Amino acid sequence: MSSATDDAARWAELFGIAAPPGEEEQSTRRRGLLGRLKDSLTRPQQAISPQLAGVFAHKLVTADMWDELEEALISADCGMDATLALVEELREEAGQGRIVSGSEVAPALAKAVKAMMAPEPPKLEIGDSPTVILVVGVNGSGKTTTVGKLAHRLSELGQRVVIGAADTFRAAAVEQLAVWADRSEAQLVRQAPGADPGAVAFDAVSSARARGADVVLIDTAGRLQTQRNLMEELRKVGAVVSKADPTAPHHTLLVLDATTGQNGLSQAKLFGEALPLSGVILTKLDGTAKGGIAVAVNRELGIPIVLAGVGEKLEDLHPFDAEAYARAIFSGPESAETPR
Ligand SMILES: Nc1nc2c(ncn2[C@@H]2O[C@H](COP(=O)(O)OP(=O)(O)O)[C@@H](O)[C@H]2O)c(=O)[nH]1
Ligand SMILES: [Mg+2]
Repeated sequence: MSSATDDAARWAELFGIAAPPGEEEQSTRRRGLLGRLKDSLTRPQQAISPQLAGVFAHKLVTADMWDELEEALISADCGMDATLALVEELREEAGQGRIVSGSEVAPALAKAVKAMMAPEPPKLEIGDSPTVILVVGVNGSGKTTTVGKLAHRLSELGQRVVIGAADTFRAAAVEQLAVWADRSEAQLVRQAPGADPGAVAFDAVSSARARGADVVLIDTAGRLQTQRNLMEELRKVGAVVSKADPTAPHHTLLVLDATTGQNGLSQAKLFGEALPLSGVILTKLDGTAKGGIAVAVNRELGIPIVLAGVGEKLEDLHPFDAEAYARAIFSGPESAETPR
């Protein structure tokens, strides 16, 4: 990306706050996620799955082709439910003569995925002061990195950010967060390693209220969705945050690694049982030709995808764009390059 602010207007829209002047250009706004995904997907090892490529190579529509499409979508982690619905829809289009070759499946598939996923642009309203955002997920999914990237975007939009280091398991986790906080000029609230994560979260919210900050980002320790005691601890963090501010947490976001496969569905389900999830952040989309787990989570659990991580750098996070996603993941680099 040429500049860290080139999709500032999309971010402002996501947060429901005023956009900085001079950032209205539509084409520039779209460049963010689409451009980054396109860049990563044009590298041969990360092109669309060979199975999908095989489907698109069919000269004519055949029964075999639909079976191959079904298999390709399942192995891209779209889940059975979404896969059957998508294949059904495309078969109908073919039945009406609108799809006659494999190559015509690509744009039709991208369109169908987009329509299935997101009628509206994602929202992550920054309203009440301070807006408390709780970030949860399994180990290594990208929580801390994403908190850093989010703090950076919010700061750029003039929001005062407090970060609560509620991953108190490892001292290294707090240090990692301190670096991110420093880069985004956010205030870090931390306690000694081993401190109660709920106490850190409470401190962060209280401190933000006292200072009149706009947003509190709470980074939590990674945990497996099947670890009951740790899920209970997470529930407590949510409850303690509500004690500091009865309307908080305003958003609870699950960070999901796009390369994680079908386990992502179980993560979304069980984290959602511990704390109601307002959205999913899909990370590491740059590293996979699969990434269909977003479709499965959205379709089967009704949880919106709000943000997409496409790399390790500060600017590698974008408001989720269902169209860019669908085109990049399901119709490959060529159609991702086609102008709208
Ligand atoms: N390629 C890529 N790597 C990412 C992305 N998000 C996070 N990572 C990397 O994933 C690893 C784990 O991230 P971290 O934020 O520490 O995960 P946490 O355990 O959930 O806090 C780090 O090496 C990050 O740089 C992403 O969108 N793309
Ligand atoms: Mg972490």
